[in-house]
Amino acid sequence: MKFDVLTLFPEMFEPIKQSIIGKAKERKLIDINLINIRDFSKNKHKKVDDTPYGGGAGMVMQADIIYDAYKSIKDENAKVIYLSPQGKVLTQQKVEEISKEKHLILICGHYEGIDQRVIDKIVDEEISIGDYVLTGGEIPAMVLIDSVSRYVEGVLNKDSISEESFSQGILEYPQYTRPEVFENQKVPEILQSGHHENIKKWRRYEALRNTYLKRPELLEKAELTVEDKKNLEKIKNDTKC
Ligand code: 4G1
Repeated sequence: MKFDVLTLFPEMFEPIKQSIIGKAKERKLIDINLINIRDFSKNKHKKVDDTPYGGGAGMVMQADIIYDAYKSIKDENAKVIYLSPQGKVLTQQKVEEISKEKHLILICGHYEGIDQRVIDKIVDEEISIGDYVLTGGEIPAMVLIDSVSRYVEGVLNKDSISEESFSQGILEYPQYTRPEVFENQKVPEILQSGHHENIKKWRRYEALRNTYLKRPELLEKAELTVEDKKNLEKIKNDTKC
């Protein structure tokens, strides 16, 4: 998968370029290419923004400059995503869908955002990472790169992905490691029993309990078995008292 990122702050991506699942980079499974939008300014001061038509606070990134940066990439088949608070909020389902693309062009806004005409001309999809105010689209672009990269063929093995409870729409079970006793709290006995079948059942139950207690709204869309539904009833009863 190739990511071309159009940004005013390419330096912000150094850490993610370094860490992107080390081997995936070596094996050329993932390639992150940064395009500095400022390089396409025709202005002697390298200006990339101007005041909004109609008045109001702040600055708007200019359409022609972003369009020139986009044209420098030259791939009509790439999917163009604008990270924007006006987009649909990114979900794991969306991450999985996007991971099937070969080439993504990510546009990061700044100031009050970008001129609507360049969105209408080149953007295929607007995606948001959530409802809060940010100073730019760079962190959202990194969230997208990080989440999508895990799904790219060959980066992680398929088992570890399908085993993730989040793929089925629920939270994880609690995790424990050494030491066996921490501040008088022992690791749950079952995890040392060696009884894999029981451990699996216990973990599923705890994952359901976690979800019910912390993010009950996730259960509405979760993939639940008949056994899960029975267990949920028990969990609901147990928490009443
Ligand atoms: C109105 C949040 C404005 C922000 C309403 C999530 C946020 C890009 C995202 C803003 C941005 C809300 C995102 C806001 C983002 C132009 C540059 C837009 C920064 C900008 C809820 C500022 N996911 N925000 N406006 O934050 O780019 O992708």
